[in-house]
Amino acid sequence: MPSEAGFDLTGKRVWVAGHRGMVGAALVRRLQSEACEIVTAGRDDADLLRQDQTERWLMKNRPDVVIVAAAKVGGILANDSFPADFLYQNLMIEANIIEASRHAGVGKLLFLGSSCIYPKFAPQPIQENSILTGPLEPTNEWYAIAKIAGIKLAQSYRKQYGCDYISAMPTNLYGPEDNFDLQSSHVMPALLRKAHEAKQRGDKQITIWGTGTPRREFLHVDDCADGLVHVLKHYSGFEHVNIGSGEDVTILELTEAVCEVVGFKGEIVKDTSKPDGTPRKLMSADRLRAMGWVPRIGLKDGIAQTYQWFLENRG
Ligand code: GFB
Repeated sequence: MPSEAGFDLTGKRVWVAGHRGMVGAALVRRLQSEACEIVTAGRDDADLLRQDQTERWLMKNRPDVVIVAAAKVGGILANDSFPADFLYQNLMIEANIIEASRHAGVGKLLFLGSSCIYPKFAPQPIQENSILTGPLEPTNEWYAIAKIAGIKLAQSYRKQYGCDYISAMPTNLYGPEDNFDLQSSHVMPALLRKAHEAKQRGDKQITIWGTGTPRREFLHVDDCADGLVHVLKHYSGFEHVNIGSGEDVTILELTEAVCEVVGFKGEIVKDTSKPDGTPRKLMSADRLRAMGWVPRIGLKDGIAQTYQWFLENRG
């Protein structure tokens, strides 16, 4: 059962592992309004795939709190094309950080997973206890297995060593600092870029992958960071916590919303040779809501804000 922890961040040294990624960068922005000291490690300081380097960095820097936002991430095609990278790198990063954190006496650790840890056909909205109740979605089972292992690591260190290590499972995220590469990105940045470039070229259509019927739940990364800090401060328990918006849309509906924001008025064509992935993964937001947290950024506003960021930084 979840418990109210009341963990105080005041004066704590907080290491955001993976601060250059979309989630890590949002966490750094969010933690700036807390009275804590944020510490980060560049790739030259510590290669998190290397156990010795990770341990050396942690023993030297001795954070009080660790947030594991470092991960090998990507969209459906990247996950399906590079299974070894997604499984190996994520296993190594999380195992290295969690074990070294124990040695360095880290008091609190928050491990980040993903909604793809749940079975492909889990009952919706997906409760936290659906984990390991059925087969995974094949396109991302490698990433999912690594993230499930990360949850189990946090649980096992709590059980065996009494460490206050917890896990949170964010839904599909989007926002500033996202990856806009069309081969490796998630759907939101891909659609923003496709619609933007099609409008610029005066194209009559854009092509989306799959049938457009899968449903996905989207959360702006700044809301995610806020939810994660809330969990860090208010939760201590064995089970992980879902971080979502509580609402989902079809990929076609998302495409229409993106096209409206971008101002692209052409046709939407479906490339059904590309995979759909899991048909739906709407997570239950009940546990997080019971802790008093709600998201603030609606989907339409979030898309517009992300498009603005794209124009200023990648356009
Ligand atoms: O965001 P996405 O790549 O990942 O794709 P998943 C979501 C849906 O959008 C799929 C469709 O049904 C895609 O086929 N889609 C349509 C597109 N057009 C596009 C496009 O141009 N690019 C992309 N990327 N998708 C990932 C997992 O699954 O979600 C990860 O592979 C992780 O492990 C992440 O869990 C959050 O939602 O299918």
